[in-house]
Amino acid sequence: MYQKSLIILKPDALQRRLVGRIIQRFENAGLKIHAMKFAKMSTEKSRQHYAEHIDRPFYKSLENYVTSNPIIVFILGGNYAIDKIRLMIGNTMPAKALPGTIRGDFAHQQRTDIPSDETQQPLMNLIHASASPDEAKNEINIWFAPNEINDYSVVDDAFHGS
Ligand code: FUP
Repeated sequence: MYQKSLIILKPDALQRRLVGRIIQRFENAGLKIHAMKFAKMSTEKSRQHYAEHIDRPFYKSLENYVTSNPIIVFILGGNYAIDKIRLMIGNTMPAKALPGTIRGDFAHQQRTDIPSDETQQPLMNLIHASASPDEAKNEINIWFAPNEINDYSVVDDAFHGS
């Protein structure tokens, strides 16, 4: 089943020059880029994107983190892409993310063993990816207008279907 997922490379991904290496993993996995933008997240967008977390104790530190510096937002598509990408990014808490995952490989050293709501330190985990089809639909609407999303063929479509 072909699915689209909304991905955000958070400020630490850009500040640590990890953009190329992260996107390379998605291309290697056979996922297709349908839209992409470089942006700075406004507090308004953060409140929309993280609406379910607004009342959580960690929300303010999360908002400060994601609005602090530029981000890259994009849509990836592929067969069962939503679950596949969640597996590729790993556990929310990088210290618990498996080796081989993006968070496990690139963010393990961050001090994320301490719950961020106690320290008010942001939980810097490099990347966001939609967790379910409903979430993906909602997040794609938040970040992209329909005319910014492109469907097109890539070299392996003939083998895998699009
Ligand atoms: P994920 O879907 O893996 O990004 O995780 P969640 O939707 O549960 O959380 C969204 C963001 O809130 C995380 F990326 C980091 C932040 N967060 C905290 O700062 N502290 C927490 O205890 C849980 C989440």
